[in-house]
Amino acid sequence: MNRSKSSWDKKVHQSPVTRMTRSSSSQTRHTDPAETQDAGPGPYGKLRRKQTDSALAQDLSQMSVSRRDSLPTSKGKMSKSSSDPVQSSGSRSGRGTLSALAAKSSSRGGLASVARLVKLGRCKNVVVVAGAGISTASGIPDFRTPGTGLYANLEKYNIPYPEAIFNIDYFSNDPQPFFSLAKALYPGSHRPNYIHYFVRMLHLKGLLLRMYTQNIDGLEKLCGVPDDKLVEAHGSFATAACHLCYTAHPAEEAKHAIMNGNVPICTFCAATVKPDVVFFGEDLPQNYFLHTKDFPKADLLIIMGTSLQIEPFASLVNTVRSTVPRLLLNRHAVGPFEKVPLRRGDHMELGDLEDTVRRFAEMLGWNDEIEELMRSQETLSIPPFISSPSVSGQTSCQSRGALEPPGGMETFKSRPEGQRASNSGGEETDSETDSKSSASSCQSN
Ligand code: CNA
Repeated sequence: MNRSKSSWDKKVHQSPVTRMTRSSSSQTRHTDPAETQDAGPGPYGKLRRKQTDSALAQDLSQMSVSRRDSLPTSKGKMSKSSSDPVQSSGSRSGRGTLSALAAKSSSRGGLASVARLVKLGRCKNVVVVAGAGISTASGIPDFRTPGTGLYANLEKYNIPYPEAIFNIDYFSNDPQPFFSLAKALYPGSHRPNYIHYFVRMLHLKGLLLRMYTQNIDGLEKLCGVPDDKLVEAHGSFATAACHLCYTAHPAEEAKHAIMNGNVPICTFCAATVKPDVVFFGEDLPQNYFLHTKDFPKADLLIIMGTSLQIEPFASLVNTVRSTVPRLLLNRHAVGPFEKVPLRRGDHMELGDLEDTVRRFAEMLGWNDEIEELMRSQETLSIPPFISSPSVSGQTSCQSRGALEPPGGMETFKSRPEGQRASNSGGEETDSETDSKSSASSCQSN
């Protein structure tokens, strides 16, 4: 993974395919995302041509909103100019209108419409965009849910503002706040839940083009989503490197040091080693750039459990073709789904994600298979920590076997270390290549 100091807020002035870093939209996005939807270059780099006459458009010509439970209590007031992401996630102007609209249109059945499209075979290239909300059912707190989210519980880390914990300069000065948090986030003590297995089932049905996750908990891999179907856009704990000279460091050693309250030290320059979780201002992994191919190709976008506050990831959802249905499954409206009226073909189902996904699976007739998959997975011995790509590859292999859809997997080319920094064309990192090699050798079994 390459790192440099750069900011996504320069996106309008530079080609986004040459450099992309993670940044909080609260730091960079000063306008309502609803206003900017489809208006800027986004991560794909250019305005998109409208296609208004597809068959999908006829099927999904109406937006829909439905909800199962009450909107979150988090809708504290905030002004648009507020830069507090904790508050901003829950209260945009228009939410009240949307709430009324949601109540009014709850019978329109967006979930059912999309399920029908899938059953009709109209969705063969599904892209899933996910965030921390898919893992709360596994017991991992998200960032921004008031009360339970990590940002609401950071007093103990003694940091000036929540995002400091993922600020590389802050880390450079004092790694302890992040290491304290890392102890809680390290993969090992949490298991994938129904939502993860739903994504796996999408793959098993041969429908998953790619899953883009912001999560760093490794649960997608653990449940068996193959490496080449997964983009961990904000990195993971599976590898580690010096935060200064980027010399690779054994992930297990880094974990051991961190879990024992020590600071892992680079053997080359003696600076602090950091798990390859992407911090604000750092480059995203190379395979993130697969989005330039995937999103234009997608015929269904499912957005789950994210507040869409982190750029450039958040803008990905605006880069599918204008006729492609987008389904938001979340507790509340986020990103372009805060706009009233919704874009044609946009659907959202508000409520508890696990409940929603379960209902969606039932509509698709997949529930029994998912339950069975979960049961069979539970009987397998899964390594307590995804310490290396090869270990995660084994895990995926064990649990895939005969259910894998036949062939058709896209593979990536590896490239020399020196070329990685400048490449932006959807290639992967070396470590990702390693893990994919292990996955593909399993597939051939
Ligand atoms: P976020 O900003 O905390 O948003 C989570 C979203 O999910 C919110 O809109 C919640 O309302 C919603 N949500 C949470 N639980 C549920 C539920 N049970 N049902 C329905 N909706 C729910 O997190 P994002 O992912 O948007 O932000 C990106 C950050 C979070 C990434 O950089 C991650 O690294 C980071 N993060 C990851 C993890 C993890 O790996 N599990 C945990 C915490 C934070």
